[in-house]
Amino acid sequence: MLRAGLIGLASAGKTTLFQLLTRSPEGGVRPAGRDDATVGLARVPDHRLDRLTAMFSPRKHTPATVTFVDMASRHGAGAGTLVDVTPYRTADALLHVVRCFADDTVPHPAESVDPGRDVRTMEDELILADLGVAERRLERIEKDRRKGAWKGDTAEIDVLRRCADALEGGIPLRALELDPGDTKRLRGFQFLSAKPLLLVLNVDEADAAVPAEEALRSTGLEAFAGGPAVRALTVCAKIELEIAELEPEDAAAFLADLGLRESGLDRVIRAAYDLLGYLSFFTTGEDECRAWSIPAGTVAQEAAGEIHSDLSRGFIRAEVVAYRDLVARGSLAACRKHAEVRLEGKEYAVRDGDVINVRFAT
Ligand SMILES: Nc1nc2c(ncn2[C@@H]2O[C@H](COP(=O)(O)OP(=O)(O)OP(=O)(O)O)[C@@H](O)[C@H]2O)c(=O)[nH]1
Ligand SMILES: [Mg+2]
Repeated sequence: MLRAGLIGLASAGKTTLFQLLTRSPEGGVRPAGRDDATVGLARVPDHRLDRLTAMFSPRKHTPATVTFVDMASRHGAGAGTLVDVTPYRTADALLHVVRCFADDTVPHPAESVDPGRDVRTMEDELILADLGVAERRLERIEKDRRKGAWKGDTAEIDVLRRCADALEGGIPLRALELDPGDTKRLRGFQFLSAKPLLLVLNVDEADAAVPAEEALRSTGLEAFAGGPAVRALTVCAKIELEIAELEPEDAAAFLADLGLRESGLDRVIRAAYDLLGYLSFFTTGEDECRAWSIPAGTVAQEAAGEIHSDLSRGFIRAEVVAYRDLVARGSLAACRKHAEVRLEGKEYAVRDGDVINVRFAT
């Protein structure tokens, strides 16, 4: 399941956005032993699941979910930045909420609205945290080597040096081009600046529908437009949260008034999926219709493991039909008749919209 951490300076609107995203009954759980970070689930809106639910009339239907982690930033003098980076280490992506809105009643930790400066402040914080991790590891290796106690792979040293050099130069690790081996070598370090980044520009109500590229340009952040592993979008978190509390028809009308066709939740989730290359597949049945999200390239056996570890362990074959074919034919039986239900093996790369039935033996 996709897990994203909300970062940003104090009062940038992280908690407001978090509330907008996680307005589900399950939302807002505090993880055990950590009273400063809040974890919540967002339901991934997907009209295809609604359509499948209408077709199968299951007892329940379950959307895919994304986990968001929110934490307060430091307030007070010289502050604004993250209290603790630990809750973000396990995230798949970071959502950086950037204050762009003007509001005298909401103090800014640096006393002025300057998105370009704030983004750099946060980037530097991620870079510094990662540099500390890389340097400590290199020192440790060096020490062990001198004692003759190091039996590792010199490729690890090489890639860590490369990282440390980039970080010292102020370059986030997401900008490095790494081969798969190096990517794997670095995985365990959970580098923050290596994580895909979604810049959420929290704008004034009047700018709610301004395209992200334009907002990036007008805030001096054009360097981020189209950068590696970076996406941006604009949202007016406060007004969208108010709208999200309305009845759906009213909400749609208010969104349209702002010039928006989709809710903030829809836009954020779509941007996050796009950034991470996630896709959704479905399982159907009388009992439950359910959407699952996985990174693109996930093979059938791994996808089965998302559903249950037994399905992965005892995987025999996956029966797969494309959502589009299923909807066009109206039933699985009709798809079978037209040979549109395929039998795929373990290594089949699951596609967006696949409706899957895993055959397995325990
Ligand atoms: N005008 C305006 N105010 C906003 C917007 N988004 C958030 N706010 C307000 O800004 C204040 C701070 O928002 P929060 O969501 O609490 O900010 P935060 O990033 O969680 O702050 P910390 O947790 O303290 O780091 C609140 O009073 C919000 O109502 C916005 O888009 N426009
Ligand atoms: Mg907060």
